[in-house]
Amino acid sequence: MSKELSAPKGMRLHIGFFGRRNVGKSSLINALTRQQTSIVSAQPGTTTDPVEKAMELLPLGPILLIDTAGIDDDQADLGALRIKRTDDAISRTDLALLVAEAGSWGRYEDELAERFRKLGKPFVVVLNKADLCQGGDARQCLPDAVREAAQIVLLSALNPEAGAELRQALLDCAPASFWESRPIVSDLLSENGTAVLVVPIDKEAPKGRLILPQVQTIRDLLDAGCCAVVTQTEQLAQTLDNLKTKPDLVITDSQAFKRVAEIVPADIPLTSFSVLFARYKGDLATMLEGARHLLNLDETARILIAEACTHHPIAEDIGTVKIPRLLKAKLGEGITIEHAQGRDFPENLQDYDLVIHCGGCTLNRRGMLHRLQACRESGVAVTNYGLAIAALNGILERSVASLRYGGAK
Ligand SMILES: Nc1nc2c(ncn2[C@@H]2O[C@H](COP(=O)(O)OP(=O)(O)OP(=O)(O)O)[C@@H](O)[C@H]2O)c(=O)[nH]1
Ligand code: SF4
Ligand SMILES: [Mg+2]
Repeated sequence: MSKELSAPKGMRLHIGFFGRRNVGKSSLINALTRQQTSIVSAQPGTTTDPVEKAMELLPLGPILLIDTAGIDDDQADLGALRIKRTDDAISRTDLALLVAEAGSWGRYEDELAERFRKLGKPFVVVLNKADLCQGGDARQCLPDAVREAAQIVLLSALNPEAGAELRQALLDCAPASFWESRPIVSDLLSENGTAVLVVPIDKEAPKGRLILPQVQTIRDLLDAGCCAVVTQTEQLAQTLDNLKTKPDLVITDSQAFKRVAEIVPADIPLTSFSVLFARYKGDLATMLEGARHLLNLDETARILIAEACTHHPIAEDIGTVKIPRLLKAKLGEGITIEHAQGRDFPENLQDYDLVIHCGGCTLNRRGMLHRLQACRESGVAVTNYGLAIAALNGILERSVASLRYGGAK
């Protein structure tokens, strides 16, 4: 697998290209990637569905470029659908490029700039087709608020230098949070400390490999000079006995939490991969609140179980079998459970009492935070699989006791 495709999608900086039809969004992507990533034509409305392209933008690292349909698409129903897809792309975007034709800034551009500003999205204004612009500096025609809020690049996608100019603008404007690598767990350990990872190899474990959160956790520990001891539930007691000193932390797969909590002595901090990823990717404080709220629900509850990807459920699937079983045992058989998968995260959340979300390993942090925000705006509590399982097994407080948590962490 080539290097540029090897970074998981959720870890890439998502860069979206937005603007009216025919302004040159696709041409700019092609200039940046130096290949025909997106179809270009003089016909307005050429790009219909979002087109994604993963690449390595050194020294920034892995990025995902998202080309979108023009926001001024006026074809009744079809146009509305395309605009909805572009809205979804905005929500996944870490850094937006607002593309306009040099010299023709107008209402659509104002609206986009205002939306980025409201959402707190960093954006770059790209004034394209500079070659067609007669006299004067097109930058001067922009509203003051836009000139103050964003870096402005004037270029022509047809110019051989366009790719390099755009690349520099992206490097200048990438959000600081993307440059800082956030620790998954190593900040919770003492210097050169030890964590024991409990990784059950059962029929749900993929053949011949570990899953992404496990691999990322091990890498984070190794990067920080810590020691990662990997074991399974059956060997855990023996593994702890073999260590000369107590580990700083035991991290377990959520599904084995109950059994592992019985084995690990009370004076050794214990948590799960899901809890760590709630902190790393989303907002642990909000998800913890959601898990506590779950314990106050009763048989009248309506719960949404949401997964960020679509995958074929296996016999003992966590989202469709295990969690519903635990929920019914705790709250009663009469509860209503609904499911959402992939990008189909419902807009009308206010009728639910709780959203239980998967770990969201295919979402970037912004995508996950966007979903949490949607829940918050609808007044619906939200938690994740790991915290919900911990709550339903009566070990929620122990699983978070060792963590310094907070929205921004
Ligand atoms: N003169 C000139 N033409 C350009 C420039 N950039 C793009 N074009 C032309 O503008 C037309 C539209 O370009 P696209 O890249 O398809 O524009 P788009 O914004 O992706 O358009 P939609 O997909 O329809 O929304 C094509 O004919 C391009 O060759 C430029 O800098 N100068
Ligand atoms: S269901 Fe969620 S956590 Fe599981 S693989 Fe898909 S995105 Fe990742
Ligand atoms: Mg296009």
